[in-house]
Amino acid sequence: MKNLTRADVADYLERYDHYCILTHRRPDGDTVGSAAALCRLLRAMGKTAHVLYNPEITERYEPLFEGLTCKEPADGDKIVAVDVAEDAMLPKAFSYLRNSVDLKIDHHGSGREFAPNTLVDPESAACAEIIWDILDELGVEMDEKMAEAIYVGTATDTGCFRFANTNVHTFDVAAECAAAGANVFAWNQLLFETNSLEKLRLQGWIAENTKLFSGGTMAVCALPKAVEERIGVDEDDMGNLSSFIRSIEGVRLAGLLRENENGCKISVRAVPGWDAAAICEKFGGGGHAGAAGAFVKLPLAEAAKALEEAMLAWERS
Ligand SMILES: [Mn+2]
Repeated sequence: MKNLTRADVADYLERYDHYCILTHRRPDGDTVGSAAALCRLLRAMGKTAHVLYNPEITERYEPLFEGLTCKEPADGDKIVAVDVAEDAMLPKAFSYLRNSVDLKIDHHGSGREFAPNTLVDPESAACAEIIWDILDELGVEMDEKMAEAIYVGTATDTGCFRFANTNVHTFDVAAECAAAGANVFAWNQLLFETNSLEKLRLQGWIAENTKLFSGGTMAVCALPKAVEERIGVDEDDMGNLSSFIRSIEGVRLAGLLRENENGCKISVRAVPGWDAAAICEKFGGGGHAGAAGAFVKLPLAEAAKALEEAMLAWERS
């Protein structure tokens, strides 16, 4: 299928009048920021636009959706998905819309097609950067709320401009957001400089229980559900804990396994030259070279062993 350009998407958005925007499951700052910014952009163009309320949203990102959400799409709405690599990434609550998405805007290189109109740009560190490009293409002036949303998306997916995906365009977009009034300091404090005590306690547990191997270049931590429950962490605390493991000196490839009722969720982080997506694809998952995820239907200890073997096999290949 032909990959749309920014100009194609700008034409598309001008063509129709009613929109409903979808975010992915376990929504992060990029999917929420992209959806909020796109919704505000469409409203600035005089269109009717809503973000479909995602029941999985956490308190941290909820303010970005204020005044934008709807409970279900209206008849005739064009359905747009942002930062959603494949239909399986849609929240369960949206599964009835799987075949209704008409436009997908995304930056995951390893996604699957599920919309007749698609713009995927793996060169963009954040989907929010693509939303900014489209806004620029349309000549719409960014207001403070759009700037805030785009900044949150961009900062989230680059780990506050530290990850390898960060590029000149990322900084350009962030500078535009700051110029348009985004409260950069407040968001940075909230997103990167504030931890719940529970999260810090869990990091302590992870530091004690992470296995290093392959000469200390690889690390895996298998986190039992019982530990999460005992420490009392919530979903918001669980964000980016695999990056925490990756931050151990010498570690190039890091994996975190979380146990749930049906199996284990795997998240992998890698430095440039190492491929997190290649590891996760072996388990039917995907993502970016630097950050990827998968799900396996195995008990925790077996899943940890399988992940370790997959990491070692990747290194040999
Ligand atoms: Mn993203």
